[in-house]
Amino acid sequence: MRYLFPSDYMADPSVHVFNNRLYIYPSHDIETGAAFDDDGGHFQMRDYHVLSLQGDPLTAPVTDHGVMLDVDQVPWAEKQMWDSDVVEKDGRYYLIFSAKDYNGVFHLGVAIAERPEGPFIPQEHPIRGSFSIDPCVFKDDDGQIYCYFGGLWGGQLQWYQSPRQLTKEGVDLGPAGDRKTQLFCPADVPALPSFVVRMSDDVLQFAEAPRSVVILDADGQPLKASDPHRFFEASWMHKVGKKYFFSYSTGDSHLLCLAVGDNPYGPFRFQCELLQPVVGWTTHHSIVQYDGRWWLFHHDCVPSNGITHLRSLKVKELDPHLFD
Ligand code: FUB
Repeated sequence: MRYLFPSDYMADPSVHVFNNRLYIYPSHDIETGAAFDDDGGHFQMRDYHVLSLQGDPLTAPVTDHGVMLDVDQVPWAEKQMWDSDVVEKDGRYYLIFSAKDYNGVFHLGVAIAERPEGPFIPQEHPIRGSFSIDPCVFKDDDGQIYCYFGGLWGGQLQWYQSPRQLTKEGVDLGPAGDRKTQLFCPADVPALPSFVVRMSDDVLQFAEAPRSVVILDADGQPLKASDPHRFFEASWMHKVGKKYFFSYSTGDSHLLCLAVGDNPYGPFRFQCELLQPVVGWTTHHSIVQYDGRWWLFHHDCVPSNGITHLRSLKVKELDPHLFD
């Protein structure tokens, strides 16, 4: 295990290998004095940095490439630059990020760069019909790109389990019903799912309507809302051979979990707990293979003495048999 970047608070690492270098795309935690609340109002991040390293992730020096995108550059975003991810297509790099618009609604935006370290130039508008947080962009072996996303409570995923009111331009006017309806659902109903969607060829829009990501228990039934292994936030997808591994955070039960499927849409069968609760409320990660070894990048709040919105990046090696 190693703390990767002790000189600043960063979280939610999305990690990829580009040109034989590991690139880390984290959220950049800051102290603004905003009060703690159940909607994550204390996470007031404003910009993103890119970090990278080459060699053994436990020892190699980490380069900070500086700010690659600031909220003031994004015309549609007001605040809360939360988790992001990057995918490469035809030599260009597409950052998909979550932020709140001027109505307090989370959307996903796209910004494009010629190099993995940026700078990233944002699109003027968010992705049409996008909502909630925590995008993970996954390129399958056939070149199709999928975006997994969603997060409960402050991530607003519970708003989208009933029809939305959208204008013809795709501007989201909010849920048709009561925003809290699904938040307090009975424990024996199926858990609220996250979403997956195939991206358009130019990686700027959704190519289809988002589909629910269903996680099944050992009996083949969807996990219940009361199950400590049900989805909360922090989707991650990686593929080994023909198996699709969907991993995620369980939020208020504070676990990272692994599920497996045979196609990018699922359903995914629950496999195991990947990580026990860390210090801090949130837990969020990515899984990557680099130089033949498997790595879990994640965060905790040990260096900030448990301050939940000041998180630090960590890396640890994973047992490759997890993905047999
Ligand atoms: O960083 C803000 C939020 O905290 C992320 O979007 C969640 O996944 C949680 O880590």
